[in-house]
Amino acid sequence: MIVANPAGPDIPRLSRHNAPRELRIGASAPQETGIVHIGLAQFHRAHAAVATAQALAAEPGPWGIVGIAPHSPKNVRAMREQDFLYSILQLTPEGESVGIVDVHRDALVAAEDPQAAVDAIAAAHHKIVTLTVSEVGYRKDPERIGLNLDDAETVADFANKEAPTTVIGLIARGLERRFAQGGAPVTILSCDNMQSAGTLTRALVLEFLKRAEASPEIFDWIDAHVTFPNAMVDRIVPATTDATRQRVAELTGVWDEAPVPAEAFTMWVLEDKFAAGRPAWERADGVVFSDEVEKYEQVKLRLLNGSHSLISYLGALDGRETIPASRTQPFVEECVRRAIEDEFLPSIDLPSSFDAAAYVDQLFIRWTNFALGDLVARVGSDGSAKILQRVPIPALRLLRMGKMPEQMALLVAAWIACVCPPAGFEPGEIARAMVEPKRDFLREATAGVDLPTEHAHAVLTSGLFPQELAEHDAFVARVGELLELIVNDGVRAAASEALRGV
Ligand code: CS2
Repeated sequence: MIVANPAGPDIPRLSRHNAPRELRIGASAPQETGIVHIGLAQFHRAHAAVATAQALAAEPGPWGIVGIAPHSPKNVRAMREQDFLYSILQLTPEGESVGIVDVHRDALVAAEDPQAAVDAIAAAHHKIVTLTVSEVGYRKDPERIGLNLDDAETVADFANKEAPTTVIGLIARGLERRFAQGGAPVTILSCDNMQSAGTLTRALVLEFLKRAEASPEIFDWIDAHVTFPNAMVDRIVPATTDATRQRVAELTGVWDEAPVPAEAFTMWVLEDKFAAGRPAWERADGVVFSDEVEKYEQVKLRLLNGSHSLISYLGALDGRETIPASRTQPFVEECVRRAIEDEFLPSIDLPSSFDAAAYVDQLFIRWTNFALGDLVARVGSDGSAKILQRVPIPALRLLRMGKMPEQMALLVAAWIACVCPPAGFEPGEIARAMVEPKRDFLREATAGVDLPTEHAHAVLTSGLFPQELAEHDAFVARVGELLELIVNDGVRAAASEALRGV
C-alpha cells in the first residue's frame, strides 16, 4: 500500500514483504501463537516483544504473540495494516539505529471484542499471558493487596460474565473459560512497575473470582496449574511522535505508523516459574532469571521510577519539557541525590552482590539522554497510581524513625501543584499536559479550600493515600509547607527548603 507521508514523497507502508531483512531484530515468530499480551503500547513492544524475537533466533518455538489493547485501537489498527511489524528507533547520545520486530501474529481491541480477548486467554495453545497495562490498569486498592472496591467498573465486572471491561476481569473470565475447556496450565506474567507484580496480580485475580462467585474448583486448579511469576522490567520508552515516524522512514525507506523510540538500556529480571514452558528469554539481551526479583523490583521502583517522578514534577514546575532538561538543573540533581541516598536506598533490601553505586551512576546517565527526549509530562502522568508504588514505603520508614522524608514530601507537594493546583496557582502547560485520572476526584476533594496547607491536607486525606501516611500530621504539614512555598515563591524555593530540612 502507498501511504501519503506528510513530510516527504509517498513511500510504501511497512509490510512483511518490504521490511529490510538486515534490520530484523532476532527472528520472526512462526504463525503459531503461544503468548497473549495485554497492553499493546510502548513498553511491551520495545521490551518483551524484542526479547521474544531474540529468544526465537536462539531457539525456535511456538511463540508468536497475540496482542490485546484494552481500549485504544491506534496500535492495533496500525499493526494490522503492516502485517504486525513495527520498528524500534534506538536513540542514544552516540547515535541512532533502527530495528524491526516481527513477532505479533494477531492484534485486537478488548473493548471492541471482549469475547475474543477472553477466548484468546482461554485457548489451550496459549501458554503465557503477559501484561503491561500500567499501574492504573490494576485498579488496586491504595491500602491493601486487593481490588479497589470503589471502582465502579471493577464492581460491575463481578456480575458481567460476557463482556468484562477491566483487565483483571478479562483475565479472570479467561481463566474460568480455560478451566471449563479442560484446564491447560498457563502462566500470567505481569511486566508492570508494581511491587511483587506477579503476587499482586494473583491476589487480584483470586479476589475477583471470589467476588464473582466462581466455582470453588477453579481455585484448586489455579493453585496447581497457573503461575504468576514476579518480574522487573526496565527500558525507557517515550511516546511516538511524527518525528519518530519521519526518522524511521528515512532510515528504513518504508512508512511505519507505529514505531517505538527507545533507549539502548534494557533489563528484565524474572522468576523462572512457568507452568507450560516459555521462550528461551535467557538468550535475549538484558534478561536475567533470579530468585530475588522482589528486591530488584524495589531497586527499580524507587531508584529509577521514584526519582523519575521527582525529576518530572520539579521539572514541570520549573518549565522544563524533557527529563534530561530537568535532571541537568543542579537543584533537581541535588534533590534526586538526596532522595536516593537518604530516603530510597536505605529502604531497599538490595539483591545479593548488587552494585547500587554503579546502578545510580548509570541512572543519571540514562536520564541525561537528550537524544531520547523523554517528556516530563509522560513520566508525570497517572501520578495518583504511580506515587503509591514509589513513595509510601520509604516515607513511612523514616517517619517511623522520627525523621522527615523531605524529598518524598517535596515530591508529593510538587505532584499536587502540577495536577491539582491550589486556587490561583498556575502550574504551566507542561504540568497541564500530564494525564491524571484522578483530576476530577482531586478537584472535588479540595473544593472550597483556600490555603495551600489545607489544600495539601485535603488531598492527602482524600482516600488516595494509605491511612498511616494520610494521618501522619507532621508529614501532612510538611507537604503543606512545601506546597505553600511552591505557590508563593516557586519550586526552587521549595526545593531549597527541602534540602535544608526542617
Ligand atoms: C516512568 C517509567 O512512567 C514512569 O513513571 O518512570 O515509564 C520508566 O520510564 C520505565 O519504568 C523505565 O523502565
